[in-house]
Amino acid sequence: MPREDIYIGLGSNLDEPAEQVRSAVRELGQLAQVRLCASSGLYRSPPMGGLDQPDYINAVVQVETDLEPEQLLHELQAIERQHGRKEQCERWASRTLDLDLLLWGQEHFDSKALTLPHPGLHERAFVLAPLQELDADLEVPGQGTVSKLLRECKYSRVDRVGACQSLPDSARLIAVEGPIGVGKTTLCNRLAADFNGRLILENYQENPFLKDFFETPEKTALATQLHFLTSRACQLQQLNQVDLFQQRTFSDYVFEKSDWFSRLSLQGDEYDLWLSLYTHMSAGLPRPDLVIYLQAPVSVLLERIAMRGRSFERAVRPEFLEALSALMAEHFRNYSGTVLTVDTSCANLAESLQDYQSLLVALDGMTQPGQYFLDPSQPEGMLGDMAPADSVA
Ligand code: A4P
Ligand code: MG
Repeated sequence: MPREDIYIGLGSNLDEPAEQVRSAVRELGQLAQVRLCASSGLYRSPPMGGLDQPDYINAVVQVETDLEPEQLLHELQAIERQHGRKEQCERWASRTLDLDLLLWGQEHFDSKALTLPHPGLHERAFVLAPLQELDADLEVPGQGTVSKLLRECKYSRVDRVGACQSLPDSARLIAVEGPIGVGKTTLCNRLAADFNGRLILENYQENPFLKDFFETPEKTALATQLHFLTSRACQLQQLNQVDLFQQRTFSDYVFEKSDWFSRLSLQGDEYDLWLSLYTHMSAGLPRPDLVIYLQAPVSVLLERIAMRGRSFERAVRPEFLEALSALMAEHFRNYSGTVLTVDTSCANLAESLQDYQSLLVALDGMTQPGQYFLDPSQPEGMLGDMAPADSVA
């Protein structure tokens, strides 16, 4: 049985440190007999001991392996050398890549080459902060939990500055879609922060008709849907004027969303009028290169809606949510672009950094166009290049 509670610390402060750490994480995942289970985000901190050196970028990964501790250490040292790490006599000298074996479960190990737990681990915020992201309750043998140690830490100036993973280069416009309450906007904000992206968020507060839409759709549906249609078209139109290659963009809707809501709330001539405008406006709008489609059963959506307390959403009926989810599921089943369908029934991308990290790992693995499916609550959550599942009931 492979050991799975092994943690490795990564650090760099030379030659594009973030890229050094990102590529080292990929290389660790490619080692024979090593499986990458989780990785933290990237953290920036000044060099320990107040030395006059560039800031460090650090991260921590959790791996599973059949190797013995010293065998794994040799593999880590080989990766350090591939990154141009020079033999150093000077302690705490700047380096392109430093890989430290931090923890081997609860075991102690002491040989000429290796000390476990890593002797500095319990007092270094640049190790504890990323470790806390992976497991705040993890015990450092003989020292206490990671969260307690981080609270007590002296060197505490550590900032999370991004994700360890990369997004597919071709994905310049990334849309997050899914039914009401599923958590699109929170995820979009988080992705834009991690990948230094531009944000396009639904302007629902500016829609004066929305407050009555779920209560009295017969009176307000056309106005509500026309308002959304023009506002979305204007936002997406503006993207034609910016250089998407310079900065990635994240949106919390796809333009087709307008049609799903209109089909469920407009009838007869009103829908026909709306549709002719929609067809006209959709021509020439940029299409997302990648869609992250979040799914959850209606019961879960209703709970999330009740918790976040937007009054107009409280009036949404379960049948409406059911019908909306079905339309979306059908759309993405027949979708011709690249889509990652994420089952969020048991996952919380907004609150659980672990669930969010599995999404990042999935995105990193989407090197080919196609249909992907992820259940972040499962250890082997990612299934590649398949038709997305039906709406989870
Ligand atoms: N070694 C023993 N135990 C271990 C272990 N658990 N993991 C031996 C890795 N190596 C271990 O390591 C020196 C020797 O330690 C090796 O021969 C190995 O067999 P090294 O990586 O060659 O040298 P080093 O990393 O320079 O060791 P040193 O001086 O302990 O440096 P540290 O402690 O790794 O600190 N500031 C910030 N903000 N962020 C940083 O990441 N890193 C350092 C380096 C300084 N300041 C920093 C950061
Ligand atoms: Mg080291």
